[in-house]
Amino acid sequence: MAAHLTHWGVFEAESDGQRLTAVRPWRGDPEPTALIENVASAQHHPTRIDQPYVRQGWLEHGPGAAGRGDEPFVPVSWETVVELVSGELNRVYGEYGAEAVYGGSYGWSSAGRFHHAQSQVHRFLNCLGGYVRSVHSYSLGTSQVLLPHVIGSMGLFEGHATAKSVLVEHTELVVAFGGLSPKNSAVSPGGVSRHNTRTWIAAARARGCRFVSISPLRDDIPAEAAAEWIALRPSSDAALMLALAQVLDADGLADKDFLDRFTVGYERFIGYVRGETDGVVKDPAWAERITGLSAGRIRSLAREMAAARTMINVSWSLQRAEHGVQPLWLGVVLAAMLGQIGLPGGGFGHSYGSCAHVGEPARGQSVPRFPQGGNGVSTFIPVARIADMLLNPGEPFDFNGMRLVYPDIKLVYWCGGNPFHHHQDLARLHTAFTRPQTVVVHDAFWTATARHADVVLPATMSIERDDFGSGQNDREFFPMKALTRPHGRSRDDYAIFAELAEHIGVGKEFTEGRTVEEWLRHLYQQWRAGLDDPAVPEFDEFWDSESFTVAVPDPEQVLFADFRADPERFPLTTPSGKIEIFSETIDGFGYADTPGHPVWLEPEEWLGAATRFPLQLVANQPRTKLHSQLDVGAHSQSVKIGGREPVRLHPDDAAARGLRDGDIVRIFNDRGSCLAGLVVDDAVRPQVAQLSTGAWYDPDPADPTFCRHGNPNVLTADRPASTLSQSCAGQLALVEIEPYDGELPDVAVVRPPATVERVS
Ligand code: PGD
Repeated sequence: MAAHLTHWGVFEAESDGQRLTAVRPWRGDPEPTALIENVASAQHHPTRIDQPYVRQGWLEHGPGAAGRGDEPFVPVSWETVVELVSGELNRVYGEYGAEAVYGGSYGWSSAGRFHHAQSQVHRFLNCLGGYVRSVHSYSLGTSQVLLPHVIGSMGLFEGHATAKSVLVEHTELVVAFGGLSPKNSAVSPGGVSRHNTRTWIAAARARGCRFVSISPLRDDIPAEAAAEWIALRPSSDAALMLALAQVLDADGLADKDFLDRFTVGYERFIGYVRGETDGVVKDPAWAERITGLSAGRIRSLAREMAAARTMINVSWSLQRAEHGVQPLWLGVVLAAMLGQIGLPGGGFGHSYGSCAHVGEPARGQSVPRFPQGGNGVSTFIPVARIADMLLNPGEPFDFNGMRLVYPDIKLVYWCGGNPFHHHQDLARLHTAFTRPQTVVVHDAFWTATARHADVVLPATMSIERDDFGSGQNDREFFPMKALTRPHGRSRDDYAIFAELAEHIGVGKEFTEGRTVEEWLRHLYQQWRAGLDDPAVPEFDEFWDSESFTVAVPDPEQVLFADFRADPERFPLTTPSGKIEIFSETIDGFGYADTPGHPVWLEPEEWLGAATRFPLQLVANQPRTKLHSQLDVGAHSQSVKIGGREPVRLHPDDAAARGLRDGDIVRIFNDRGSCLAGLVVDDAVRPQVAQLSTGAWYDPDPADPTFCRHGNPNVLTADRPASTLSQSCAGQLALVEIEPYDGELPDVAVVRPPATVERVS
């Protein structure tokens, strides 16, 4: 059996050369996940792309032909498709220049450092002169913009968070805004070898640590935590946090020494909390009206936090929402008021329940990467502004203190991502995708994005190619030998780009004359030489091993311990060198939706707003797959109801609508609607509906606003979380749910699209 790394874990497999015949979790993993079952079952699924295809209208009428997303595909040979794509790239680069090509190509693709799809496409486009890129992520777009202003870097919380083993040893109280979801911390970009969420939580609990989970979903924290569930109204965390701050201040529990020495701007913030600036005291009675929680419990929680070694944890999901800046910033401010930042087990985390690598101690060495080269284009967009960019070329917009202009994109090149899964308001994206002249997509599967392309190039899965890989902060660096032959006539992204580059005349620049095997050896040897560590094996020894265990210099790392010990010698990289409770920089931007210190701002779509849509949809990460990956796999399919994604609703809300467990329901708002299968569950707060992301978008051919399968992004708004970040706010939306009484439409996306033979 050979080990293989995925973003969701390591498995061992046997193969007959074409398919995996046996799969079991890697024996080193204490908490393996069932997501590994999706791989073998999806590999040869009918939705696997078996060869190159071109959209009929584009092939017959050329670039810009109408019908994208609605037309059949024509199977073509590799020779033909290489001719077509290289000719089209030459035309667009020649006529419009590199600034007309969008290569942001956001997406998680697969584990494996060399075949990392974004690195591949970026290197290729850089060889042609560059491309318009995207910055930041759908995961963390708010944090990546806000936290440099407040604490200096987002990366600190990802790479240098206080180790989970330290929490086990020292933390007395974990206050988890957004919970500590084991389904989220089962994955990590690049892979995870040893899952440990339940293990560390159980160990902390056994030592006496208490957990409080503040979330609309009870199961956002594992049972091992035996947590108190505080089921607030979604989107109201900022109000709760302000009231906690008010109690700490009023009761004299704020650590003045810490605030004086390590922060700036506290007085301006606390003036707002006291009501000095707007006449509203942000006390528990005020927060009770917003959050739906009792003022008494808010008051006692603040006191408990001050009396214990407390870790305040804010999940990534909270910032993936309108005004997501506010609870994130307030989490830091509360931790500063408690004065425990830099102490073992205390302070702020972001987030131990959002990704497997958070709380794993930093590695002494990074692992090799495929170099991307230099981009000749400086124009960029915040990643979640893709539809705005395509719809509004030449229009200005604000972002993080800058005034930027949307470029005029003629060609979109996507490799390793699924915007028709990950973006909000998919019907709007469908319209936006009519604008470019050409869309090229590489994927292994007929995702909705592949179906919105003009040219579809079939990529291999990671089990079908040689690679190596390791997740961020993961201890193990794995050789990843191909387990099977490629499906059909699919090729590695590298092979596709190498041939296109050769055809265009930049083959040498792209490949540097190396095969995949030569690249793996070269990158490894270069990395090893840079380390100068005799413990690191030679390439051949590494390639024949199961994995190499990377050194960890400080297994008991405590975030900000240096800063706390000596703030003059180890200042933060903020303008003041301290934690910025008030940011002159942000204040200077003058954005009405992001003032200079955190505040409570009412979102457009929350349960406090009076609308025709009385349910708050929580569109969170799925439990049975990673994002939309391998949605046709056995584990993902095992929870579908009548082929639709499950939506959970509280028993009272189901009864009020005459709905029963297992019903097919229609979820709708003014942007769109989708079908889903109902699960009645009191783990969901009343007035909340939970529908995870990831069901492949399956629009009615006559109506892109209606998804027959259950993708929540037909319902979410394409509205930035803030002017500051311009990031994704897809986590929450207002909806209504009703029984679906019509004839049930087929879920067509689980079959390949229609194809036609070439006319001439
Ligand atoms: P994936 O499903 O991982 O989603 O969005 P993302 O686009 O990353 O897409 C990866 C694609 O790459 C898959 O189609 C897969 O088949 C393909 N692929 C895998 N390996 C390879 C390869 O080697 N080569 C090629 N060419 N293709 C490959 C995820 C995004 O969704 C993220 S990160 C977040 S956090 C957001 N979360 C939410 C949310 O909470 N709520 C809503 N409503 N929306 C969200 N969208 C975002």
